[in-house]
Amino acid sequence: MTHNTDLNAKLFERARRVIPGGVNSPVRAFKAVGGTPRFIQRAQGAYLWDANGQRYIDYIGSWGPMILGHGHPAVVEAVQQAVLQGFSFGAPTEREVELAEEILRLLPSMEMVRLVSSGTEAAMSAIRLARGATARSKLIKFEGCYHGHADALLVKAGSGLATFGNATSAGVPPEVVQHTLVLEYNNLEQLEAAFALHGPELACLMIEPIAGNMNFVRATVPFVKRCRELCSQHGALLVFDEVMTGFRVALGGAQSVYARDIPGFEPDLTVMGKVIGGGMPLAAFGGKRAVMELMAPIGPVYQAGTLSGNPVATACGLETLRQIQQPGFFEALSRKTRSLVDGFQAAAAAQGVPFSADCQGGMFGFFLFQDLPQNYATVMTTNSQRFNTLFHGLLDRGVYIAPALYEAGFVSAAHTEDDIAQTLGAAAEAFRLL
Ligand code: KE4
Repeated sequence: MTHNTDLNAKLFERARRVIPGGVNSPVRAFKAVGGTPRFIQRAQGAYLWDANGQRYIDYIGSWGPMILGHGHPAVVEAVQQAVLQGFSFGAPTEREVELAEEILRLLPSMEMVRLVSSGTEAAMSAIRLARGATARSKLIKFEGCYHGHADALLVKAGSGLATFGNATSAGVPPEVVQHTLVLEYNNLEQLEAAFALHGPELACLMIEPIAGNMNFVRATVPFVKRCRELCSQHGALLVFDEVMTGFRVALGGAQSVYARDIPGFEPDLTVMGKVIGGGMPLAAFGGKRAVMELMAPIGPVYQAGTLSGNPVATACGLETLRQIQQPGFFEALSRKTRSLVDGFQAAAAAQGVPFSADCQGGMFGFFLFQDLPQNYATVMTTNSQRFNTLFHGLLDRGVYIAPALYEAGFVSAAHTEDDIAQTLGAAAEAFRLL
């Protein structure tokens, strides 16, 4: 079944005349998978409709925020009420306090939180805070982890362990990334060596605990445990980037999953986004009071934002966080995601396609090879042509997964068993194309 994408193509042509690449965020351009991006006209529940009125079962969910599905009535109501009271004041509101209190209740590792407008802003601010708190400049990140597009984080591994990163983007001067050390994810040997070499200079280590920017790769428990120990030993802050995993893999985020295996585990700072805004521009970073009180206006670490804690966005986020606390929410979501992943596995096996998959809560990932990868280099051995064939095979059958092999997938509370069954039917046909 091929779709008449003429209206998408026409819109794409028009968009490319006035917006670089025709998109406001690169991954949306379908550059990795080829073909015409779908211009979405509306969404409801688990579905998107494109410019041609073609319906898709949505496994991107705006890259994570739409955990309830699109247009949840209680969230729509909350946003409509908020809008009638005003769009933005540039002044404190009670609702920001309510949202902050709710976030702190759900993530007990934090005593204070600052609301901002994007994950990039939250990650960037968390690094500045870690540097301010430690009076140190250097930081560790991991290959395959994405923490937004702040200059210091657009880095790939240097030529050797001891060397610092090289910029991955034009326009980032070498001196900006000279303090960023990029290690291999899950590589204990490199971690030990990096701390042995640079421990006293390290302000922080930032990690995606379950890396959704290399599809779906878990940091092993021993690796997370060692990150925690080495950061504590050397006085560096452990920063959990939970922009994607926060309130998505579990109500308490990935940190609550790791705390099951590492008693008392807590990061020093947590970066959040996506679900906490429910689809509106809202992100946050938080940690213990002693660290957070270094933030302006009471402390020396500056950070600000015109729309930080925006009253409409906080209404959307607050109602979303309330809804995901409904009894049984994560149990049901986890079961649904597991049935999707197991179904994909079975469909691939039926066609003799090498395949592996993993999921946690409402987040999943899969790979076109037998064993789950542990790091970025392995993920990138994926045969991209085969992935692209699978992607378009699904898209042509009304199933919309991420248009890039290094992106995770998301199930919402609105996906029904029938949606999952339909998806698996499309997958059975799409795997035949490989
Ligand atoms: P934003 O600035 O895009 O709100 O958040 C940056 C960010 C930070 N940390 C993690 C773990 C993230 O996944 C992200 C953003 N995720 C990407 C998708 N992998 C957003 C999609 C896009 O870039 O268009």
